[in-house]
Amino acid sequence: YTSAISQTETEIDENLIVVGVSQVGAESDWRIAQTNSIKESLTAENGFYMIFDNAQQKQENQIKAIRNFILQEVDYIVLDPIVMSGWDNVLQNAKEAEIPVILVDRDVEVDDDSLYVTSVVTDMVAEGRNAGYWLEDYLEKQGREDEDIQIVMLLGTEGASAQIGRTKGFTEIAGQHENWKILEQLDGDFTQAKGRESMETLLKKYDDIDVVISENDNMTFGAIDAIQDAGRSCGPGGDMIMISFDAVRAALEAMQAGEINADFECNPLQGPKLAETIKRLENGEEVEKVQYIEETYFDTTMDLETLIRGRAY
Ligand code: GYE
Repeated sequence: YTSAISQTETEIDENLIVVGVSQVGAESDWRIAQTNSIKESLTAENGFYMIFDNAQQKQENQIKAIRNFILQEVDYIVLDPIVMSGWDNVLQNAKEAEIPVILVDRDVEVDDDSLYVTSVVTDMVAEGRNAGYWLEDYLEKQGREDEDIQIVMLLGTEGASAQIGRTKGFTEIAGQHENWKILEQLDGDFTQAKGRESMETLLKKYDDIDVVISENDNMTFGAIDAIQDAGRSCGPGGDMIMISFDAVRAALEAMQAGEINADFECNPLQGPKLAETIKRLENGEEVEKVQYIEETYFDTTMDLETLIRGRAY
């Protein structure tokens, strides 16, 4: 960090807005697309000087990065919080230093809402509910609405708003169906390796899984490998329904290959909105506390060929 500090003091063009970005990690395709979007938006050309920190999926690293941003006297701190809780102290420090904090992607739970000025986030509970509604509809179309449906869930990083929200949204809808049974929820930490491992465990334990709810695409890729290695299949026509979140290009390709039934988009292209938000704050404008990014979903009834061709990530 010393080099970044001396840079901030000596070399940076005074007209640039200095932004410290504390990123979760590089755990998924989605995350890489989001990092690229932020980096492409917070450029010198657009009037920014960005200091980027990758926390390798550890909250303590994020806290350290924020402390450094405060020492460096950045103009803004952008935080993509790995988990929801545990931010009160460090965000209080930022507030005392009069550095506005902007949340991106994931949300926090703090006692005092004024610890961040605004958030550019996605509605994770809505994503989870939409997955539930889609499953309702799909089972009905198949004439299976009265059958017993056994569900397993691969959960994202424990305590992340993406995990909490998607779990909450889906289980809320599942709870409205007496015949839907959630056999088990297992952590997959949003990574391909852990998704595979957890799916292997579940396959050994249960032989009648009807539905897999996987809270991101990379865990889904790992789960598909585990399912196929076990001589089983998923997707339309397979013996398990596979529902995923993110909808990155590789997942749409897996859907086209018949391995995923439905995928609930989480839009990683958050950089432009973030840059625009900072500019508005610079102009002294009032910015809404929560700014949602628009999202959709995909399933095999759609023209996947065209959608894949147009996919930016
Ligand atoms: O779904 C996952 C990533 O916070 C929405 O984090 C994000 C999630 C995304 O690792 O792929």
